[in-house]
Amino acid sequence: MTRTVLITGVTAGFGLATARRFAGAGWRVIGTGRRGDRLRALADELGDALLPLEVDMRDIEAVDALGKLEARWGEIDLLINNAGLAPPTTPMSETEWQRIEQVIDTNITGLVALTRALLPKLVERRGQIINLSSVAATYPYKGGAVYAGTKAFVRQFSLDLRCDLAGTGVRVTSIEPGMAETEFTVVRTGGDKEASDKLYAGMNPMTADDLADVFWWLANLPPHLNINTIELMPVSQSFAGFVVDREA
Ligand code: NDP
Ligand code: 8X3
Repeated sequence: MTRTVLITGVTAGFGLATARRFAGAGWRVIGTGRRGDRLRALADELGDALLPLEVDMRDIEAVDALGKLEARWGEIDLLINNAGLAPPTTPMSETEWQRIEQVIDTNITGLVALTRALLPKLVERRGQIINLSSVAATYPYKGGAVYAGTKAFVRQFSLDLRCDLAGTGVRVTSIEPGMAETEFTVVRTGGDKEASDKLYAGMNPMTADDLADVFWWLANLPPHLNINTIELMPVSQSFAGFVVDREA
């Protein structure tokens, strides 16, 4: 039986690699994003396997409508809440409010709205939800407050959702990656490709395909098994110590 996945943010990075992985394996893929040109290019590549939908996660009406898809596209087995972004790592007081608001509205509000809209279908099909959190949810770093806060929300939302869904058979996973080279840092820095290249230079970061492999593994586990959280990093990334202010 053909299975259906809805992936948010298929125009780049993890979402794009995952759309290719699932479509290539015979799944129907509903893929969203704001950039229509990229959605059209992906539709040309994947053909009938893809239903491309131009949706901004901040547009709650449009997000809600994703819960009302009909016929075969409405038979959703898996939701991958992937779309997301980070504001710059500049000090909070110097960061434009619009950048902060955009991140909260996308990473939290849009994700919750979409999950809520799809829950009836997911319960009906004893489906699965994979939510993109981050190592930032657990390990603080300078300039990360808003982004990390949104990802800590996603992690806790995922765990608590399992309580709501007890007895339904619906599985929920919070996935918490460290550094992966995608467009993430280009977006975070406001388009500074050089800064992004510099960040990942010589450190062998994770790739979007690494993440697609993990999503694929999760999607193919037996239905009695729930992976609550997965934290993963490139070997070259690890932890720093506390900062101590000796004048305080
Ligand atoms: P990319 O920037 O490469 O891709 C982000 C995707 O999200 C794009 O398809 C973009 O589409 C979409 N998106 C962003 N904002 C919106 C919006 N308002 N409405 C609709 N779609 C939106 O980043 P990644 O692939 O790296 O990131 C994917 C997820 O993984 C994010 O949630 C990120 O926080 C998380 N993550 C990333 C890590 C990394 O190191 N790369 C590590 C840990 C977590 P478009 O612009 O067309 O709308
Ligand atoms: C982003 C992960 O390590 O680049 O979610 O902050 S990291």
